[in-house]
Amino acid sequence: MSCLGVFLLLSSFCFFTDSTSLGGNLASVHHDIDYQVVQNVIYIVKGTGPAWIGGTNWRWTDGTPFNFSNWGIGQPDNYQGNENCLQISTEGRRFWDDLNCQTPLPFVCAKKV
Ligand SMILES: *[C@@H]1O[C@H](CO)[C@@H](O)[C@H](O)[C@H]1NC(C)=O
Ligand SMILES: [Ca+2]
Repeated sequence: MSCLGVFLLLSSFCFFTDSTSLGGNLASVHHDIDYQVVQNVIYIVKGTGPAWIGGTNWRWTDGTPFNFSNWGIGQPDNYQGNENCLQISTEGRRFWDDLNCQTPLPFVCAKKV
């Protein structure tokens, strides 16, 4: 387990991307700065591509208000009635999309410190 220490300088959260628990939750995003931090965590850990953060049915799994979003055009679309989890992407189009929760993706967790 490694807390990505550099990000502690930017926020009061420890971000990590493995499951050996620190406790914590999938990351929630409430500000542009959180959004940048989460994207940077993904970028450092895996380069580009999508990852899970902690939104499901448009709540944050940590219970905080869902008051910031960055949906892609036409999203969330709940495609085939089967998309209840939130992926964030570091790729060119920096969007959020709802996706089937069974899709295997890396994830970003956060713990308040
Ligand atoms: C959303 O709610 C959080 C937690 O209450 C708060 O810290 C944050 O400032 C709010 N964000 C916006 C964009 O209003
Ligand atoms: Ca979708």
